[in-house]
Order: sequence, then structure tokens, then C-alpha cells
Amino acid sequence: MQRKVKLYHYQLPLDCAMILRGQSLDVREGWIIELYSRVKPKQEPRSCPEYAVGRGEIAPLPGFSHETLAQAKQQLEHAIKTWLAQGIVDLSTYCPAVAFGFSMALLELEDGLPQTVDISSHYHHPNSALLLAADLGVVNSHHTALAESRLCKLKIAKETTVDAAEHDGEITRQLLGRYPQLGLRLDANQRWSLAAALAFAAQIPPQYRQRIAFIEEPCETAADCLRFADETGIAIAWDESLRAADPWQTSRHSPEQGALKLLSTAPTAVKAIVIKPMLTGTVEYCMALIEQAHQQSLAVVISSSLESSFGLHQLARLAQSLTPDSTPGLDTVNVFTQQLVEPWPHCSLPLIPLSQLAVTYYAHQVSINHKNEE
Ligand code: OSB
Ligand code: MG
Repeated sequence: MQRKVKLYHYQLPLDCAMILRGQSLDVREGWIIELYSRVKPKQEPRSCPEYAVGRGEIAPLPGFSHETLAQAKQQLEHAIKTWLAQGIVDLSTYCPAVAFGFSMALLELEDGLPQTVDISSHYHHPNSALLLAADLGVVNSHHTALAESRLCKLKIAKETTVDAAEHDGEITRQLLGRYPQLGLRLDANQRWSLAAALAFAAQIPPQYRQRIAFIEEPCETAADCLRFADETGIAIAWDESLRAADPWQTSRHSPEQGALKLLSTAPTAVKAIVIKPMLTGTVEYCMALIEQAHQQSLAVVISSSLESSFGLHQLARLAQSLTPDSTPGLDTVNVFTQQLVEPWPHCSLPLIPLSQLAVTYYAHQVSINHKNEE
């Protein structure tokens, strides 16, 4: 057999209220795919066949992914059968979760994904900006980490009133005042009106504003986000807008009409884009977006879609290879009660090995009359 595939299914309980706000998701479901491809035996031709292995995670995020889990499963099996039969599969026609996870497995199979994460290059946190809710209790309980961090990401706009936005502004100002070395990324998930966003900014003294690297999507509309940036001098970043400009169903064959077009006209107030590969597509497509963003002098933040610790680890490796100068946004392992396959740095949650997951085997049946090679 030249190729075979194992597909592991996982279901992990989680609590993601802080990150996803209103949306409730109690169980994260997905697959780890393992691609096996036979490598030529080096010396003894009759020795056991040896296989190179590549893995990837496929996990559409309900409420964010356009594809359902059932659609992803169906497409995944189609991709598996195509790859087994032909050794090649055009992933650009598949939904983002399948396209991304399968392309990661192929990349690993071809040794294209660096194996180790160089922890020393991120002095503030091994693989990610520390992710916190804009809550005084939460902030206080992370004093030690904050005192030695260069970068922290705050989830703001939990409540959307002008008063609540002002309160978020106060907490942000206190953080910047208390920790003079700290830079901030903020994420409002399009939840503020322009008035609320301006009430937030009014709490931040102008000399502090440059230490806010960006606010992701402060307002409901892109136009208001740009107006906010114009009026306050606080930089912004695209996350949701980038994906809205790029629904894979319509623009996957002509990305220059979707996300790439949004990037080609990026105003100066836009400093960064957030790429969530699981919601975006193949590694190759993510690379095209990154290249385009870099040409526009935009920073790129590779970010989590609440993958398992296995998927987070792969994203950290990918980020290190594609965006080495930018700290990725991967501090989400704590939404889970368990880790999967790969331990995340500094995380003490119990680890589930692949052997404890339900698995399905796939192999190409050449013809019924053919003798099995193994
Ligand atoms: O709002 O950016 C978001 C995770 C899943 C879905 C949406 C979001 C997130 C995160 C991940 O915030 C963490 C990050 O981006 O730094
Ligand atoms: Mg975001």
C-alpha cells in the first residue's frame, strides 16, 4: 500500500463564554487526520514498509465557520478517497476547515512544517499574547505575568453600552499606567456603536494610545471602524471583516475579488490583519493573504479558532515559519478541560493521547482481484 489514512474523532467539553460572548458552545468537536505515505526502504527491500506521517486538525467552529460538521465530514471523506486513489487532491475546492487541516497534514508529510517552536524568541510568552477579559479581578490576578509581559490581548466590549465602553477604557488606561513596558491588542468583535467606541477612547490619554498596537473591529461596520481610527489615532485591525469579504463559496477561485481586494485598499489606520486559518482555507491560500498583507506593510496575526492543544501547537509552528516577527493569538487552551496529543507550554490540563480516540481506517482498494500488499 502506497498510502493509508487514519481519522480520529474528538469531542471535548469547553467553556468559551469569555471569547465567544453570547454564543454558547459546550462541546468542541473535530478530527485529527493522519496521512501515511510509503517511503522507499533504504537498505533491505524485504523489511517492513516504512511510512512518512503527516497530521492535521479539522474542526469547523460553529457560529463562525460556514460549513457544518456534517458537511465537513462528508468533504473530508471525499478528500481522503481522492488522495488515496491519486496521491494528490485539489484542496482549494473544499470548505476552509477541510482545506486547512488536510493541507497542514500534507505539509507535515512533506516535512514542510518546522518541528520545534523556539520558545526563546517570544520573551513575554512562549507562543502567544496573554489573552484576558477586560475585568479588574482578572487583570489583578495576572499581575506577575503582566509585570513581565510586552504584550497582552484584552477582550473588550463584553457589554455594549456607552457606560460599559467607558469602563473598558478605564481598565485599559490602568493597565497601561501600571505596566509601562506593556503593549496591548484589544478585540471588540464589532460590538460597539461609534459613540461607545469614542467613549472608550476618551478614557485613554493621547500619550498612551500608541501602546495600543490595534483594536480588532471596534465597531459594527467597517466604515465606523475607520472613522473611529481617524478620530482617535488608535490603530485598528481586521478580523471578521476580512472573512466577510472572503466567503469561500463565492471567491475561493478568485481571491483577488475577496479578502485580497480588501487588503489592496487598506487605509493607513489599519495596522494588522488577523488570520484564523481554520476559517480561511489551505495553507497556500493563507500564505497568499500573508504575502499580500506584508506588501501593504500590514502586520499579520495568526490566531486560534479554538482548536485543541494539538491544533494550537501546529498553528504555533506555522506562525513561527510564516509570521516570525508577529506574536500569534493562540492563548485559548484554557477554554478546555483537557489537552489533546500535544501539550501546550505551561498548561497543566490532562493530556489525551490519540490512542484514546475513536479511529476510522481508510485504504485505497485497487481492485478486488489484487492481492493485498500487506
Ligand atoms: O474574536 O477573535 C475572536 C477565537 C475564536 C473565534 C473568534 C475569536 C477568537 C479569539 C482567539 O479571540 C484569540 C485571539 O484571536 O487572539
Ligand atoms: Mg478577533
